[in-house]
Amino acid sequence: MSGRSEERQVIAYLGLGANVGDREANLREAIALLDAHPGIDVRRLSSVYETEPVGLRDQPRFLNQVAEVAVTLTPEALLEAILSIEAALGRIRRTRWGPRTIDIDILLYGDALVDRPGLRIPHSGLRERAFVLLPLHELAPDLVLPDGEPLAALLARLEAAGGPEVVKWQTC
Ligand code: GSY
Repeated sequence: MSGRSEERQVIAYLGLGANVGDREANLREAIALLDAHPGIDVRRLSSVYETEPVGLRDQPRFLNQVAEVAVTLTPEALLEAILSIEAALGRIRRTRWGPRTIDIDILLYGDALVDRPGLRIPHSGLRERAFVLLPLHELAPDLVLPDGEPLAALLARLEAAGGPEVVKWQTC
């Protein structure tokens, strides 16, 4: 198997985060490497947001961004490509919730529901993480999740509940 699915293009959304080193450069390089992959076409980028860390609180603030990509890869092949890009950018998985040069998560892959060890789509943190929902909503305000829940409703609920700070850092 080549990992390609007959060149059918699927729109996927990727969440990117960095809180070590030159955070902006890490995001930029990750996006360039994604776009250089023959099975990934980076279509649109959200603004960059500076966000308070979630999970392990005692670590530097993150820069987060969401990319809309058109892919000809299966979800598994997309994950494989992402893992090799993370490795190329020097990511070492030391602590589960700890600092990282780059983190790339598959948030959505078309309407697909995937639940396998190491790969869950929609991403398990999508519903409760403002650092994902805000940039995703900026790109796709009318998006409806595969279970029928509108993204805007999730975001409104999260905003009403308050939570860690998410501030626009750079407009794309
Ligand atoms: O899941 C992505 C890595 N990550 C982040 C992140 O990207 N942004 C913020 N604000 N907190 C985070 N905690 C983890 S783990």
